[in-house]
Amino acid sequence: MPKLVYFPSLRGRAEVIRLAAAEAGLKFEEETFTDFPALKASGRLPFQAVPMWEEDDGLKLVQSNAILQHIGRAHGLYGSSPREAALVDQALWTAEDIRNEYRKIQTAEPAKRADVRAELISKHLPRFFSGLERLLAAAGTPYFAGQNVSVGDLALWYALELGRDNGFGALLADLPKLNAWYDRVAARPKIAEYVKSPARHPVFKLPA
Ligand SMILES: N[C@@H](CCC(=O)N[C@@H](CS)C(=O)NCC(=O)O)C(=O)O
Repeated sequence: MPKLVYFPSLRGRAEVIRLAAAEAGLKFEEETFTDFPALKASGRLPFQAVPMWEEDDGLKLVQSNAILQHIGRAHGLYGSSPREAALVDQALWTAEDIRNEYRKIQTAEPAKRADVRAELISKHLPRFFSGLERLLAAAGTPYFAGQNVSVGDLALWYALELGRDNGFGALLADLPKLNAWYDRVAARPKIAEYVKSPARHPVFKLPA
């Protein structure tokens, strides 16, 4: 069984991997640690960072997006043509950009956090969210890379869920295609089952 090495009780960068595994029906075990410095010192992590994904054939993979892409390719969640795969990548990198916007709140000095949050609300997040609305409208497809859900949808879905959980939900209010897409992903049976599972780790709250 594959193994996901990550912090205990944290959604973090592992969460999209958990969502992809859920959608793929892929069983895996979680290895958590209590002593991160010791894990880093062990030399097991190429870049002293997690998540890491290990498979029985000896594959050891770091970089959350590489892990996600690997699961996507292996389980039919990566589009059905090079063109669709490119759209999956576009979605993945947009999710990364959105996460980087949230991260600005984490990395800001505490006294500047309110200003950073205000600028995200007035400027940066609307740019991404309205852009996603336009992409869906132009494509006319149920998902960002065509007729079928992909790891790109799952990464974006988690980025938006994180936004809703952290007080940015109002920015999505007037974006009907994006809202419908969000609900479509959430209603996928395996995603819905995972999301309501008691095993899911708690919501991640950005610092106020
Ligand atoms: N680009 C990497 C970033 C990995 C990363 O920075 N992971 C964090 C935890 S989410 C980490 O392990 N940081 C090292 C540390 O906290 O010392 C990825 O997407 O996997």
